[in-house]
Amino acid sequence: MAKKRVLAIHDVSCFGRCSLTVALPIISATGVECTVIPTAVLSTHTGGFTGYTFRDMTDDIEPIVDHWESLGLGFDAIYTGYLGSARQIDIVKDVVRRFGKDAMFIADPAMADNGKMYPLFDMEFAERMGSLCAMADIVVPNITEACFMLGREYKEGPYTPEYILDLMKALAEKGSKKVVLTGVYFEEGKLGAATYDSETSKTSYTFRDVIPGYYHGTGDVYASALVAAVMNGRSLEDAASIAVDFTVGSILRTRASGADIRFGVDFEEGLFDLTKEITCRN
Ligand code: PXL
Repeated sequence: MAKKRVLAIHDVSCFGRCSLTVALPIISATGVECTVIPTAVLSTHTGGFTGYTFRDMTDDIEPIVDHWESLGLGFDAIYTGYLGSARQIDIVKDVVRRFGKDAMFIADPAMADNGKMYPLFDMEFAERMGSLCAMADIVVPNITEACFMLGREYKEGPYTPEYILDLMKALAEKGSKKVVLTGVYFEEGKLGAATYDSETSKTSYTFRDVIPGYYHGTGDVYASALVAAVMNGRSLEDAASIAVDFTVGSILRTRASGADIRFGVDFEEGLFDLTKEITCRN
């Protein structure tokens, strides 16, 4: 398979295993080149730490992209995650327009979880993020992000298949061609992801046993593994399932070690198996 190149647009949380410190190793480990634009540089992520530094990189994005255009660079996919400000969303939309003609666009809204926006973001941000995700070939929200991008109230589970399908169809109606929705469960004890392809109307579900507790950065681990699998030619359904296995494995190792959950999950030990799983059929 020809070598693929992804452009990952996320923040650098210097400590805490999320965004680019997760996307880079996961994507690279599966044989895909990973170019980056850092949207902000923080000393840690904002989930559970106080006193973190935050340097907004918005003003650097256009000059970086201008330079790349002068070099004639191109990408097979653009993968967006945590963005630094509402203004930055419009600039990232422009990057997608400039580099997205021959590239798949995969958008993880990375802005909310468990019914709450992350610190630093508000509902105006959610609406703008919705307009970026509407441009995506694949959008990868959790249920909170899906609800907020649609201007709907967040609802606790268990969910019904009708509710989940309605959320995914509503996102597709806004423009995203395919949807991978995380945090889906129809019964207590099982948790996973759902996929919807608006072109074929195909829907799939992938569930595993619930691991109690909240683990930070799992959305980024999940979406990065999904991008890696899709770039290696896996179907959306396969990629969604491979990414669930990788995320669950990372959580289980973290749980067994008793590490501080703010430090992110132990995905490193799973990289070898992920690479084998994703690349063995290429
Ligand atoms: O994992 C999502 C994420 C990424 N980047 C930063 C965050 C978070 C979640 O809290 O704070 C800076």
